[in-house]
Amino acid sequence: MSFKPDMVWGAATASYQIEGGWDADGKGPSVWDRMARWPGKVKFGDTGNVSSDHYHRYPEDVAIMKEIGLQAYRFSLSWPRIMPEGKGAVNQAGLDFYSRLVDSLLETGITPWVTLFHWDYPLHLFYEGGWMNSASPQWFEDYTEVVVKALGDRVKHWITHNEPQMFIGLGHEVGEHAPGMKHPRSDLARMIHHTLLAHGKSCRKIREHVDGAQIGWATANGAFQVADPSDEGVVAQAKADLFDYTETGVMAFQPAVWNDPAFFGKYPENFLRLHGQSLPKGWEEDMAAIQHPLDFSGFNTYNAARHYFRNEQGEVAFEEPWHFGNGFPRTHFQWAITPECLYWTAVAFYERYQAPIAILENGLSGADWVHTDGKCHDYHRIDFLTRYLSNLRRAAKDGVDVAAYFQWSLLDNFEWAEGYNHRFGLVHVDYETLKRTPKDSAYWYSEVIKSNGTNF
Ligand code: GCO
Repeated sequence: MSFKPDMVWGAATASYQIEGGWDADGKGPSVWDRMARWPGKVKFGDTGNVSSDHYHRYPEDVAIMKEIGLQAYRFSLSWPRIMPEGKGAVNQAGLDFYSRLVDSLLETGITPWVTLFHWDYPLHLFYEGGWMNSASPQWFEDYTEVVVKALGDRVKHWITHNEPQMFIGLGHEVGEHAPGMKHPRSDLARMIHHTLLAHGKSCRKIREHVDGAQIGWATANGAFQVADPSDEGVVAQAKADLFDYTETGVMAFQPAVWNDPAFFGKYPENFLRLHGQSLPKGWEEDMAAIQHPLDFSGFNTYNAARHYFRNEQGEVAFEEPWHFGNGFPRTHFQWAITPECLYWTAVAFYERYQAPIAILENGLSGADWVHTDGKCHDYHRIDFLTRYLSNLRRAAKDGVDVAAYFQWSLLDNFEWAEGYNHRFGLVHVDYETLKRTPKDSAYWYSEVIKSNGTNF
């Protein structure tokens, strides 16, 4: 028993990271367009103005997907491309772009998985207070309605938010991502609530308009790994910590703050005790609207946030792999390579939320280049994926319902505050000429798909 026969193999991207065409055909500005012009905020002053130019080159990109043999393609919609001010007027040219993309995917036999929001928030709505505004859930619901009415006849797989932990945590708490704010915790609690309510309302709109919809969302999940998997006490503590709320660290990063309300309609007790008074008035009545049965539990996993072990005193303890020294293997991003986190994340999330697991992002940042033979040899990525996917396969063997795996990313792209400094793609992009070169890992991934994950 390995991956189930109808396991879905895909690759993922996000609008601002690949599209370019930042002001093409009536698109409005997003908070990332603003961030990219803010001196010192993005490495090397890079912007997403052109990026991989997918907006103009999508036919070539779909042809590459076909060559790789992708079964599904996860991409996001740029909200201000569709609604330039985030609400009100609709930009038909923007909708048409996505409609053409969906058609060409379907003609090619690739299933579209659409993310409604992957961080390029309409700038006009930010000026109206963004996620602080109590109207923000309604804005997202209205945007969802415009989209599902246009694409819902052909798109069945929907993802509401991508990593709310990050766009609230990095965007509004740490300030490193757009819109670059640093709010106090009382504001963050309010924004978390509005973001959750937007998710719930959006889910209902999708159900209303899309026959046979499959709905989920993509939370960030670093999860954990353990030194000795047979030590049940350590494993139990690691799981309990994952789903608890503590005041340490970045408030919005904590998985249970997001997933417990979405799946159970309840905030973690510690969160309520500490921040209940900061939630918007009448929040209790929103909880039923926030909870919605999701068809899959989607998350993005790159590395373990914690490594658990038993210390010399016999107590359960953890270290953050971020601080591992002594030449511990790392990606170009300096993220520790901790493949077992994929196993433990899948196990822990499946146990708690009981929904089929969809890994919506997993991949490696490299410093890849095209070699003298004209090919891009990225053996490090093949090795990385072999290790991570072996752990996912082990989770499937142990009874976790693993429904889908999406490799991040299809193309090299704009890596947010890091600009073009990291290459995550299965396909190399030369940012001068925009030439695409599938990397060795793309050919390897083809074999993974063909063999349903039995070739390694
Ligand atoms: C995220 C985003 C992606 C990133 C990727 C690599 O997880 O931060 O969803 O847009 O590019 O994860 O950092």
